[in-house]
Amino acid sequence: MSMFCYQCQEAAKGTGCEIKGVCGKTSDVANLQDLLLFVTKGVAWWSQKADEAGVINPVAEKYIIDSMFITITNANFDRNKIIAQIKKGFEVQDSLAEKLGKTPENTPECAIWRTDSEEAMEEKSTSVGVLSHKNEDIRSLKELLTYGMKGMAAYAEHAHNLGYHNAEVNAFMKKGLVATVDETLGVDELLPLVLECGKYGVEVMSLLDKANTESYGHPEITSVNLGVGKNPGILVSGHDLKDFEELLKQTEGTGIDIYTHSEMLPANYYPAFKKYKHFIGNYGNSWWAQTKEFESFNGPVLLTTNCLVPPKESYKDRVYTTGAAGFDGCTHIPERKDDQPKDFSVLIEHARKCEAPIEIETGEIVGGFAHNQVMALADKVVDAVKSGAIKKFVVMAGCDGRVSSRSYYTDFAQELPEDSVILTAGCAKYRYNKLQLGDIGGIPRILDAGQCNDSYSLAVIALKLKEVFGLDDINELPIVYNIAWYEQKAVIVLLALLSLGVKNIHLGPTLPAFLSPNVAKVLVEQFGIGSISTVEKDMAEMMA
Ligand code: FSO
Ligand code: SF4
Repeated sequence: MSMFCYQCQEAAKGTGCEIKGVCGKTSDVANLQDLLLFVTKGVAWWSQKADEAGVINPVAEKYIIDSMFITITNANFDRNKIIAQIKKGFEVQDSLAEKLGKTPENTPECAIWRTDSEEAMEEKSTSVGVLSHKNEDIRSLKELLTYGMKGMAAYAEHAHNLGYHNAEVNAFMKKGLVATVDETLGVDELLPLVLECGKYGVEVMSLLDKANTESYGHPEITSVNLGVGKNPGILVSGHDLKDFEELLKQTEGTGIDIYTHSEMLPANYYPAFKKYKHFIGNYGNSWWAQTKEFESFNGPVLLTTNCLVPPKESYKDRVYTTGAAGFDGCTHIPERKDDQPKDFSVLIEHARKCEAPIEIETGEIVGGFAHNQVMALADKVVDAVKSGAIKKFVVMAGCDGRVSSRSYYTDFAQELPEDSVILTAGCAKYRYNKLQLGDIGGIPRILDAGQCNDSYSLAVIALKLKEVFGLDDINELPIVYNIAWYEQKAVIVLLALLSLGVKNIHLGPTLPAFLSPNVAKVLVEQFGIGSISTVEKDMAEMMA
């Protein structure tokens, strides 16, 4: 075994990647990511001590968010970037230690271990990963907590980029990270921490919702163009709306068009972006289709976050990364400095030399059903439920993945009775968002709230409907949950839903490899979490 990672749904053999990641992560990068997490835990430990001593340390908090995001599935494959971030972690730790004076006796190893040598880093990296927790249930809970916090960090980072922060979320991340190196904690202490993680998951998604909507307006019903124009284009993927806005501004009047890919599709729904005439629409499908679609796009592609698939040589020179994303040999657009926007001029120059995209689809898809828009239709929705025209809402949010068994979600959407409505968010929607499912009295049968973080919108909609119908329990609503997961943002979305009291969530296409049988049992007993089986069986159960 040259590495061990089981953080995503595509973990090899359903247990874990041991030689190379199915995602394309090499063993040295996987191990160095483990070491980065180890050093980040040390930063969290020092930062907590600084908080106790009243020493303000925003640099440490930002470092924690950045580092956690870098280790998320399909974000960063760049060995040199990870090594640089590890070294930066030593500096952050040292500066906090210096401010605090003496190193306490009980300081954990992650807060004192140092080296300048890459060989020493590589050696250490093989002993600080997932398998360093020997007890299977402790390991499972600590990793579940860690993955929830990785998702939390991603959403905190997007909010941060728009100038929004939540001190309690940052404090929880430190507490959670420090807990993962506390050998005295058992199942009884770790389980409540995992559930608390869900509570802060709701907080961080609410923060990001506020950041996005106050910056760019509330998403509204939008027909998104799937075709292409005649100009060269830049394709934007990932989740960061600030990057998207800055690129739109810098390309205005240049004769270069802008398109969204995968999780950037919901940018089409925001009023602030609609005024840009050169913002043409969405090109392509889910993240994993990029190996074909980046090829036919012809122009440069900007990855603002995951999901990045290791690029083929044929288009690698057109792939640019920024923020947490990174890949050896791809140009990385540096961070903002002194409140100045990022400089995307290199992409713009590159686009000028490219052909226009090859058209792969035509027509339109409709989206923009975040909480504000759905609530604007509340009377219509409530009437449809009361009259029996809508019998069930089916939450099919989450993420998409490569495995062929995910055709289950296409089949499930297709087989749903005509009096049901799908509520979706995240890239999971690409399994069915181009099906012609029609509408119910003018309400489309697929309501797309936006990105995976906009699953928060679905929770807000559920809570508001509960209020409108005068129910005591969110589980009394005619809503069922059939959620697809892939990476760690889906973990925080799941924990957030649990913390809101949602029960009986079906999770697929497989349950996480990082749930030990005992931890899975607790989730089944306390929250009714279940896996998926066949479309027929699940349909019968969920529609009952
Ligand atoms: Fe998808 Fe990737 Fe948004 Fe994830 S593009 S899989 S859960 O990064 O974040 O839904
Ligand atoms: Fe394997 Fe997923 Fe980890 Fe990649 S992120 S190494 S595919 S478990």
